[in-house]
Order: sequence, then structure tokens, then C-alpha cells
Amino acid sequence: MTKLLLNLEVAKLAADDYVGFTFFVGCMAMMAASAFFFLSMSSFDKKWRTSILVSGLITFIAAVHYWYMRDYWASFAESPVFFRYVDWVLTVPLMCVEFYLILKVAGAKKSLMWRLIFLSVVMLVTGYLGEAVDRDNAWLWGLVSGIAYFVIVYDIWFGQAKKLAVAAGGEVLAAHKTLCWFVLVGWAIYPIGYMAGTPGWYEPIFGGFDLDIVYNIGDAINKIGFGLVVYNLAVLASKKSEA
Ligand SMILES: *C/C=C(C)/C=C/C=C(C)/C=C/C1=C(C)CCCC1(C)C
Repeated sequence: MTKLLLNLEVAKLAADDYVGFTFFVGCMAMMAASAFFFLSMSSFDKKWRTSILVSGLITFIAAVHYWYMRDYWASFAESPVFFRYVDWVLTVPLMCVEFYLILKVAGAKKSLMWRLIFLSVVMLVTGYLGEAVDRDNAWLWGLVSGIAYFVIVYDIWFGQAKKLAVAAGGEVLAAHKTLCWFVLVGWAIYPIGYMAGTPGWYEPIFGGFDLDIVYNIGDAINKIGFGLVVYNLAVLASKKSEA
């Protein structure tokens, strides 16, 4: 009976619980961003609606996971590694889909999308193995994950995706470039969180950071920021086709 009552209570959030705080704010921010993307959808040209829908799905999936992660942290004061990676393995491939969707105007093929999705899944599965399954070899899994990450960076900055962006030109090229910066700089936040939260030679350098705070900041920047870049592209491109 006591247990049941406890489960129904709202968990306390201590004033100095910065991890709990970032989970809470992250959850709200993802919800707000989802409402924003979904409600704005109908104001765009048909061909941009799927891109905006995907932006909203990314923040919505994150909002649901943040709801659980916030609760998990409040209940156990432990890193919600499992929920974290389930969130990522759903949302990061959707970010790869965004690249494909905006480059479709220049004739992007599905093979480009699947290649990026495959690389992102390799990056995340190896990250999970290092963080949750085989922590003694975290540096090795992190390295493999990092290689997959660099191939993604290379592909979008210099590979086929770049060529398509150049062919599309205009605001598509500009949006592609901004998304490339998100992947190069924004996504580089995650390996810092990983090194802060797993054992390895890098501990003395990154040990002072908290894995969850770093990941939560990274998610807010990347998921909402990514979505806004696509939103901005849709605004500019829809305006143009009206004129
Ligand atoms: C919305 C969530 C996003 C954009 C998550 C991105 C995650 C990464 C780019 C993670 C990368 C990692 C490495 C490059 C090496 C260490 C292990 C990871 C999985 C943290």
C-alpha cells in the first residue's frame, strides 16, 4: 500500500539537482517545439510538409523519452542509459531522413538516406555497447562509434550529399550547410558526455563533466536547432513559390 502511494507522488526535485533540472526543462522544451512544428505544418507548401512533420516527430519522440528519463532519474538517481539510446536510435535516423528530404529537390536517392541511417545506427549501437554492456572497453567502442560519426561528417560535408546541395543551390544549399555545422559541432558534444561518463584514459580530462547534463544540452541544441533550420528553409522556399 505504501509503495503504491509512493508511486503516485510527484518526485521531489532538489534545488541543486542540475541533472533533474535539465531533464525537466528538456522535456518541456521538446514538447513546446513539437507543438510549434506540428501546428505550423499546414502553412507550408505541400512539398515541405513532410520535412516539418519529421522535425516535429524528432522533438516529439524526444519529449516522450524525456518524460520517462526525468522520472527515471527522479526515482533512481541513475543515468537512464537505455531510454537515452532508444530515443537516439529513433531520432538520429530521422535526422538523416531530413538530409534526404531537403535534398530531394536536387534528385537525392533513397540509397543516400539508407547509407546515413546505417552509419548512424552503427554509431549508436557501438556507443550503447561501450556505455552499458562492455564498459571496460568503453574507449574501443567509443572509437568505433567515432569512426562511424566521422564517415557521416565526411559524407555530408564532402560526399554525395554535398554535391546534391550544390546542385540545388539557393536556400537548400544554405540550409544544408547549417545542418552540416550542427552535425560537426553540435553532435561533437556527445562524445564529450560519453568520455565524462565511461571509464578510460580520458577520465582526467572529461571526468569533471556530468554525462547526462552534457547529453541533455546536446539534445536541446541539436533536435530543436535542426528542426528550426528546416522550418526556416520551408518559410523561405514557400515564400518564393508564392511570389
Ligand atoms: C538527438 C540526438 C542526437 C543528435 C544524438 C547524437 C549522438 C551522437 C552523435 C553520439 C555519438 C557518440 C560518439 C561519436 C562516440 C561515443 C559514443 C556516442 C554514441 C556518444
